[in-house]
Amino acid sequence: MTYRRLTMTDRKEGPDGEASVITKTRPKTQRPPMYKVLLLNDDYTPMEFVVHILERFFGLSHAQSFEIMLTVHKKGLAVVGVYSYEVAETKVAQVMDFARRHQHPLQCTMEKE
Ligand code: TYC
Repeated sequence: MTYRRLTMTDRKEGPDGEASVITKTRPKTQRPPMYKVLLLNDDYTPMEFVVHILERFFGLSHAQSFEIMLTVHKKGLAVVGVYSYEVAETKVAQVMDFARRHQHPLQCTMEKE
């Protein structure tokens, strides 16, 4: 949240010398919170399957997908995208469902940014 201090430039004197305070109003538009979608490593899901998921559900190129898959494999997890709550929830559900249907233990979660 950003607050703005009243400064002397906000004080205006009318013709009679009487001071009045002009408060500038700014509509407070709250940005919706964004959510990171995280992919977790495991020892069983094939690398090509993870690459396929990243291409299919996250619209990433083959090269980007391979790079992210390797990051997850080496570091344990990686952020694969940042979305609104509804979109992040959908991506997680798509990944979890696809992995489950192929009997891979791949885990995908979301976290508030
Ligand atoms: N660690 C897996 C393997 O060696 C590959 C893998 C990468 C699995 C990323 C999950 O999110 C993942 N086959």
